[in-house]
Formats: sequence, C-alpha cells, structure tokens
Amino acid sequence: METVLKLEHLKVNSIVEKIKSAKSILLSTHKQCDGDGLGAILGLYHALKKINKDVRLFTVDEVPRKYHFLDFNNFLEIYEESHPPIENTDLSLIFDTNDFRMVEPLYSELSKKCEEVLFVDHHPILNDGPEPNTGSYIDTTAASTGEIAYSIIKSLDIELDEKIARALYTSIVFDTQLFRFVKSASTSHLISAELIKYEKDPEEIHRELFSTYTIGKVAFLGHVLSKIEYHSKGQVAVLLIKDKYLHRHNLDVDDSRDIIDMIMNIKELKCAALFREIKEGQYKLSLRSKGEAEILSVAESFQGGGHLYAAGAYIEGEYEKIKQQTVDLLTQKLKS
Ligand SMILES: [Mn+2]
Repeated sequence: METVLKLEHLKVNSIVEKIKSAKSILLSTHKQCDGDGLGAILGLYHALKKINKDVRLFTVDEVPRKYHFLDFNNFLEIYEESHPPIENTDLSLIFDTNDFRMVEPLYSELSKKCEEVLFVDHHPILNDGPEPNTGSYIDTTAASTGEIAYSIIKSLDIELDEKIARALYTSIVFDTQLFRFVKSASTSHLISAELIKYEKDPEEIHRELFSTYTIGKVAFLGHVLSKIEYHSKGQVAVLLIKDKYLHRHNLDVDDSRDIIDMIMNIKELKCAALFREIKEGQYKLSLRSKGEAEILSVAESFQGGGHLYAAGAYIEGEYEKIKQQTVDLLTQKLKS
C-alpha cells in the first residue's frame, strides 16, 4: 500500500515546495462549491495550521447546506464584491477547477494581492478556455482533488487527524459518489482506507452527503422525473428543471444537482442532459455519459467544460432549439 501512495506524492513536489516557502497561504475552490473542492481545501487548511502557516479559506459564494456538518463556520470566509481587500498573501491555491472564471470576483483580487496563484485540479484543461497559470498542478487521473490534497499533506510530513481525515474523506466519497467513479485506480480506496482510521463515523458522512432528501424534495422528484424525455431509442434522456419547480417545493439550486446522476441509474441510458432554468432563456446544462460517448466536447461547443464523461455549460437561447441541438450532438457522439 505504501509504495502506491509514495508514487502519488512525488508528483505534487512543486506545490509542496511552494507551500514550504510560503508564510501566508490562501485556499479556495470554484463557485457553487461541492464536496470535493470544499473537502480538499478544508483538509489542507487543518493540516497547514498544524505547521503554523498563516492560512485563510475563502469560497466565492454560500456553501450549500448539506456541507454544514463539516463545521467550518469559525474560519471560512465568503468573498463577495463588497468584501474588504485581501491582505498581501504569498501563495493562493485554488482547488477543483483550472478556469479562473469559476473563481471570480475573488480571482481578480488574488491576482493583485498574491505573489502566486496556482490551480490544483483534476479537470482537463479546456480547449477554448483560459490557460491555467504556470506552476499549476493538474492530474486528470485523480478521482478527486481530495486525493491530491492528501498527497500534499503526506509530502509535508503532516500527521493526519480527525479533522483532516473527515474533510478529505468527504472529498473522495463525494466525487467518486461512494466509490462508483474511481477512474480504474486503487488510489481512492487506498487513501480512504488510511483516512477511515481517524474517522469514527464514516457512515454519518455518507448520510450527510447522500441521504439529504426532504419530503419536499421527494415531491419535487416525483414531479420532475415524470417529465424526462427519451431520445435516440431511449439512449439519451433530457430533462428541464424550471425555476418555478424548485420554488414550489421551497428548494434551492443545490437540491437539483444530484438529479442528473439519479437519471444515469436508468439501465438503458447511455447519456443524459439536464437543463436547469436560471431565468427565462438562460440555462445551466449538465451532461453525463456512461463512457461510450465522450461528452466534454459537447459541453465545450457551448463554451462549457468539465470531465470527459461529466461536464456542463451555461447556455442562452430558446429552450426547444438548444435542446434539439444538444440531443443531435449527443446522438452523433453515440454513433461515432
Ligand atoms: Mn472534483
């Protein structure tokens, strides 16, 4: 087990050296943060505190309710346009994205105030997107950025503890969806096996992340799941979630985020597209594929991004048109 993990450590050496020489470090993740980015920066925050670094933790917007069990209220700050300027900082590390647009307006402030701003990520660099800053660390073989944070912490010789383990374990189980998406590597399991020694109730974490349905949410699901459309002989599913559906059941945006993965449990399906209405004529598209069709390029054709088989984009236009365009692209991908 040790050998496998040691190999992983080597790759993050440049980031580790930068952390060693920095006194003040700021950690952040993409907007509408998820369990992966948040878990990774929380784990690293607790670890860097142990070696007496001056660390600050920022998100660019509210952290969704379901992550509140991670207990970050006393030190996590939300950066908004009106936020007082950030003090000069030696190093900023941004986890779980390599696209600065996902970290605005914080990113612009960091570029002014930090010696160095680097991305630590596992998403492929977008073909048409911005080039991540030199020195950034991107490992697309990692199933979560929590695994990268783990390697950094280990390379710094920081001993794990309950807080670090809880955060990193959250990151891994969130992005692998309880070890369903592990990118065929043993790394996620090996690291988790070590983390779980420090975590007294891993099942509580599973519940906090995945058993979050309220009665309202189940009613909402009953409503939206009945509206799924099937195309290409049932291989492609499309769903539109109107803003008013969420309002009607008193839910927020984060409550709609797991629906696409739920749809992907349909056996016959090969890929799915979920459109969430932001306002009329404006949609957040989420795409998923079981692996036969690569869908990142479909997201990129709408100026979006993500992973090869899980991607998304923000789209403006008339719904029926955008939908048809998406279905056509997905069908093409299935044929090629
Ligand atoms: Mn991630």
